[in-house]
Amino acid sequence: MRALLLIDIQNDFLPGGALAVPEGDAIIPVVNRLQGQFDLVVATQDWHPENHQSFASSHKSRNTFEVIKLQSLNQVLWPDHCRQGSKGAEFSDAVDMSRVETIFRKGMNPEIDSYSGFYDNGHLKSTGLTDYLRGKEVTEVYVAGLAADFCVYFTAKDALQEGFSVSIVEDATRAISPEGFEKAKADIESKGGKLVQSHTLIS
Ligand code: VGL
Ligand code: ZN
Repeated sequence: MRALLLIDIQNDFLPGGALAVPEGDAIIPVVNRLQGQFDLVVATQDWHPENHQSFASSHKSRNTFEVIKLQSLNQVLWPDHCRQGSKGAEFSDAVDMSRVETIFRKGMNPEIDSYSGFYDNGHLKSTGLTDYLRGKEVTEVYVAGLAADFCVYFTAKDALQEGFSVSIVEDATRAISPEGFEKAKADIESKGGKLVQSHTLIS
């Protein structure tokens, strides 16, 4: 079985949002076209409580995009984004959610960030996504969404580690930093993952 993972296609990551990814909205028609090609479609939703430690605003005299140590991990300090219940945390109205079977939320623990749909950044707690996919006999995972160099990358990396065959759909993602995505792609390919274009998937 083949699953499409739609990562964090939320208003805050789209133009006008608190942590807008350049051209993030360009992926929406692509993900909408793609969904029909998959046995299963699952979404993730970044879902932070107030005072999440990944927010620059949670730290005294720190600027956004500064990097600090949090639980001995490097942590980029983000603008406040995807606050639970906010408009910014909602999926874009333009994304077709009709085939999305389940939504895995992440980033609820205020003490640690959670880029991947599978685990927090310290790999301390699982979201249950691996078991969910295995329960549906998924062996191949395709990753799309935002942002390419953070949540898409970390999700793809964990999916590889969990033993799935993994592809990132390159034209169905956009990065915060293009250089960051170049490094991420090289790392995914070195671990056996693939980068594919959506037209190769649409029959
Ligand atoms: C993300 C930064 C902070 C993402 C989430 O979805 O890529 N990036 N939280
Ligand atoms: Zn976040």
